[in-house]
Amino acid sequence: MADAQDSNTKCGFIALIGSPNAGKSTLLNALVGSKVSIISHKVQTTRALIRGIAIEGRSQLIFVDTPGIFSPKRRLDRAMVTTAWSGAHEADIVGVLIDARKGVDEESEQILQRLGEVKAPKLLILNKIDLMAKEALLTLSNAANKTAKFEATFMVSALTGDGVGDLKSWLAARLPAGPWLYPPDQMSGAPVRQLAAEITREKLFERLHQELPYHSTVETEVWKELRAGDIRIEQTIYVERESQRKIVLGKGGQTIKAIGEAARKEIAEMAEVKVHLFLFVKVREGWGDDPERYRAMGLEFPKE
Ligand SMILES: Nc1nc2c(ncn2[C@@H]2O[C@H](COP(=O)(O)OP(=O)(O)OP(=O)(O)O)[C@@H](O)[C@H]2O)c(=O)[nH]1
Ligand SMILES: [Mg+2]
Repeated sequence: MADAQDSNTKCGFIALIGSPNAGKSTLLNALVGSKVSIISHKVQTTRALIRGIAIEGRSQLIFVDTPGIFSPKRRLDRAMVTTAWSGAHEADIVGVLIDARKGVDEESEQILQRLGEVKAPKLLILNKIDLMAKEALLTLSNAANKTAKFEATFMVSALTGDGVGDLKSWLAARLPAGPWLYPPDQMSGAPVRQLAAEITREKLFERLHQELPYHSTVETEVWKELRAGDIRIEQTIYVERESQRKIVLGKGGQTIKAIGEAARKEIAEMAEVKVHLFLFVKVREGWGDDPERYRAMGLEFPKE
């Protein structure tokens, strides 16, 4: 295997962009072979750029998961969409995902239209092919290739792994020559505190409905190693109103207990130690307009 000292190594950034729910985070995890980005069946799950790192031969592939691109309304939406495009502009290669079952809908069409502004080579990735008939995929591929210029088209299922290996090999061969930027065993670019907050946010997305997931955010406040090697983690869930706080807590605290239990299990698996997780729910009216919350999420604060 190659290492960082090897002069024949390749290394580069591959951004995955596309509409909300296209399967970018699922694909990133499949490419990395480990869960580094959270997933949900709801739209707008990913909020910031998440790096996932993989090695293939002499290449180090740094995948960049991005928030879904849609027509933004709130300040947080605008920050997410701006961040997604910045991920595309900074990458060596840009993978554009389309949910094959949805096809080129209005949201995807708008993304395809704007791809001319992105200088890096682009490839089209039709995802969720497990849900589709082959013939329809060819029609879709032709339509998308007419709207934007792609170096190649891949048809994959991020869920089953179908086509993911081919995609990875193709990317590994095309990265620019250069030294590896991460140690060979590192899979995530984010600090563990942030990963832990994301895991709890994923459980919120799974268990809360309607607008609530979009009006809440999670921050890790305390990450303390205890004497036995266990970790004590304290996290704050911010919501906007008292009524939302009540829903997050649930009847007799049932909802927060279930969220905490699911998050604790997964954080412990990730950190490979015993975890004591304490969740606090705070009302912070207008946190969506508070620069401090954006900093914690790793997002630029849009001026308006
Ligand atoms: N059937 C099927 N479902 C998939 C596939 N890839 C992703 N999904 C599902 O699609 C949903 C959205 O997946 P995510 O990976 O969170 O999508 P995303 O593009 O990161 O979404 P945002 O972060 O909201 O922009 C989840 O329910 C996934 O399980 C696939 O190849 N096949
Ligand atoms: Mg995502």
